[in-house]
Amino acid sequence: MSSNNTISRRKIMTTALAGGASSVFASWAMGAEKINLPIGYGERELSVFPEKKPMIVLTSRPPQLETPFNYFDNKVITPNDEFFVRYHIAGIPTSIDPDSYRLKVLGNVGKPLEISLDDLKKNFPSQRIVAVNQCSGNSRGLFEPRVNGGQLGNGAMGNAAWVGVALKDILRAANPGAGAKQVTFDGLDKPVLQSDSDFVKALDIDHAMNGEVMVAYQMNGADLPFLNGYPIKLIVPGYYGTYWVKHLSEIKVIDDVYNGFWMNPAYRIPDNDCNCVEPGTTPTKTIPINKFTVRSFITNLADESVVAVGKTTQAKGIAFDSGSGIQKILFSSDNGLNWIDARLGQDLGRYSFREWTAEFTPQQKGRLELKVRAFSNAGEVQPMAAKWMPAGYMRNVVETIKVNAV
Ligand SMILES: Nc1nc2c(c(=O)[nH]1)N[C@H]1C(S)=C(S)[C@@H](COP(=O)(O)O)O[C@H]1N2
Ligand SMILES: [Mo]
Repeated sequence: MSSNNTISRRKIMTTALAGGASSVFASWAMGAEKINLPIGYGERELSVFPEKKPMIVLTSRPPQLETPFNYFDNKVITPNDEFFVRYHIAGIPTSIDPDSYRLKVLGNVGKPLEISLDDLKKNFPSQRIVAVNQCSGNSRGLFEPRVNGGQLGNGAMGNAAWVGVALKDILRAANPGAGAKQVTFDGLDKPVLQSDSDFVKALDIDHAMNGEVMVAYQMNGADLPFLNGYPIKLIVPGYYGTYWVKHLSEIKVIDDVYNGFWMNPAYRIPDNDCNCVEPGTTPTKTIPINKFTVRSFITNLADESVVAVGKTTQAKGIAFDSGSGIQKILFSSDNGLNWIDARLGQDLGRYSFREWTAEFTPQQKGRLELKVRAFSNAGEVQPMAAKWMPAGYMRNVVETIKVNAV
């Protein structure tokens, strides 16, 4: 990307976020477009943030933006300007100079490093992967009973082609010492309150060295959008977005298990087979959240969509899992009584969204309940009933869309 573009992005961020914020707030004042999430109090306004199409705003400082679900229709790659945004602490960077940017590698290493963006792009082999990033709290608003936290619909996920450098190549260059147990990752964002904790995440050293975890500098053929972690972010294929540290600035090799706030107590799940508890109870033992479950969605039809009696209609959607790949998709147009095999679309890699299509012909007027159920190559199946945990992570259930046949 030309330096012109880089400069204009920096300016966009300065005026819109740090400065008068005029473009950010203009659409609110003007009575922006609204959509309805399928949850109580689900009416949401769409607003425009830098480099983004109108998005659902959960918070504005720091920005937490959900992708309106209709954006997922007809595409298997989520465009950069439609990709969701999630931050935890309000001290996010508003201006980044790519020339002076450095990625530090330190801790228990033989050779501490300070890598410039040029260095990263020129002196390390590059690799590409198509992978889904999904927030742990995606679909939290659909929990029953309801839970605290961002009341997200299904739009805190996206699928992109990432280009960057294998973390193992960066770590090898720094030469981790014997006794290395975990690696921590910190970005440029900082807490604004003393009582808040810096956003730092950790992976086990073996995971960090597996060749798939990478530091990406490109998303769908362009620089990362500022709000998605410009200029570099950690990509942890198959793992929840909480590990995908944005504006990555420091990698540290440590000899113990990191227990900072964002690893413990935050982002923990019940340590049992279902990663769930009885609604209303709290887990006795927890582990850090880790891999995605298998999920699937209908993207071309929504609740209240109208379909024609006697006419063959196509249902389309997407599915993904934590990296074993999608084995099959079953589709039902009669509320789960009968199921047919959907056709799978092009395989863009085992961490990518997989498209599917299925046909159905409404036989009579009235309401039709459409369902889609994904099976992974690892033998995982989407549950018919949702599980529950107090943090509202890992929401997963066979989705139902209610359309009207006329
Ligand atoms: N620096 C930084 N990186 C971060 C976060 C954050 O708060 N700060 N949030 C994480 C969480 S919980 C998610 S879901 C993803 C979201 O990535 P995105 O904003 O690019 O969609 O970023 C992750 N990386
Ligand atoms: Mo997240």
